[in-house]
Amino acid sequence: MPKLVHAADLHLDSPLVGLERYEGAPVGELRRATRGALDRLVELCVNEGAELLLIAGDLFDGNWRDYSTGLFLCERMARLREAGVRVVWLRGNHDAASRLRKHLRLPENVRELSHARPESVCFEDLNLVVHGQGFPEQAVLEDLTRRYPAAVSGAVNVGLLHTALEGRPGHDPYAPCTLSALVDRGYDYWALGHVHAHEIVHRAPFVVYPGNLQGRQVRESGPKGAVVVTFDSAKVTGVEHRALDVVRWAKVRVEVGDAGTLDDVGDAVQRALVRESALASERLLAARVELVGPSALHAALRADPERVTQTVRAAALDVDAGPVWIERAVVATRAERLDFGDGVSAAGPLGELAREITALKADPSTLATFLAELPALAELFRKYRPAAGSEPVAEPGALLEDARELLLARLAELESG
Ligand SMILES: [Mn+2]
Repeated sequence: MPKLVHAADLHLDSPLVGLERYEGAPVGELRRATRGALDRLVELCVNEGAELLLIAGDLFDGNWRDYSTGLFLCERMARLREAGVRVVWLRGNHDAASRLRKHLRLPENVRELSHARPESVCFEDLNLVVHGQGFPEQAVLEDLTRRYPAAVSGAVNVGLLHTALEGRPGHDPYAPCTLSALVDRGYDYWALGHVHAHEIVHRAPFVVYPGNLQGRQVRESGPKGAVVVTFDSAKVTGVEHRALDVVRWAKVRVEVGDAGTLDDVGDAVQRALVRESALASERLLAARVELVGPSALHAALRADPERVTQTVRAAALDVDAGPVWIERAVVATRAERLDFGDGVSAAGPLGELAREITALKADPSTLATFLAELPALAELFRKYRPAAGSEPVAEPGALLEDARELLLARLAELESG
């Protein structure tokens, strides 16, 4: 069965500004990663015997710093030509026509769709048509699909589009359109770009984001790559995501509740990194480590971030599954929960508060007068924290428990510095 490969958001030669800030960052390796991932994409197309490679925008990160970016692409596209792979691409917000001032002619197997109007390319040998329009300028705020042509009946129809759909968190709302409009268009496959996380938004017909080809920061963590689409002369028969990244970004949360010493924390971090590194299968793992959970070490960890960072780095050196670079170590622990009994017998404000709350629990009428004040408080709360205003009001007992936990934990934190 014939195959096509759908990729987007390659951001080739993305400069990754700000990496120098990080001590010991493998800057060269990180900067070369977008090229390495393109190499793996080409390899995938050749090995799978793909007929077609579709690139749904943001092939380039912006205007090229020099011509080496364009030459690198020309060379890889020529390799695809030798393997008989045809390429269709269009521009997104990053490589919009108005932003890219340098230009090189790409090999003849590569076809760019117009950024002035929707265009269709028919591959008669495959009985497949690709429709699409690129971005003339960065901020396209109209729905480009309104002018996309009707489906060609009897053929497999693919829509190529750079879009945020109805809006995706963390992504500019460019070329907005509704999912139902795409579904109703009568195409078999919508090859989308712009959103950097892989997502099969809809099946029958398929509406798919492949995600970006290579993560560039910790927000873009997990496997990154492209989608292999199989089709016959009438329909799309399968969709499969393939990891093609050469550097794997990861947020690694490490529970340190059981750790009694900083060495124990190092052990827990080492174990977590061994697991994560195995998932990255020999790629460079770029990890942000977050220490989480209630911990007896909370105050100590917070007091000496430098020691925490070096402890985490030392743990990363002890991982032999693959290379690990620690982007950052974050202390997100909290103080351990206090035993209520201890609170009551404690001296100072902690004990006083605990005793007050115990007394309140045993005195329903006083509690009732407090609760009578709650609607007014809730109103104030809504005024200053509108987003939280819709939270359901718990029953009095649970409310009192929450208040006790919160206040005692805060006080204990203050007392322990
Ligand atoms: Mn984009």
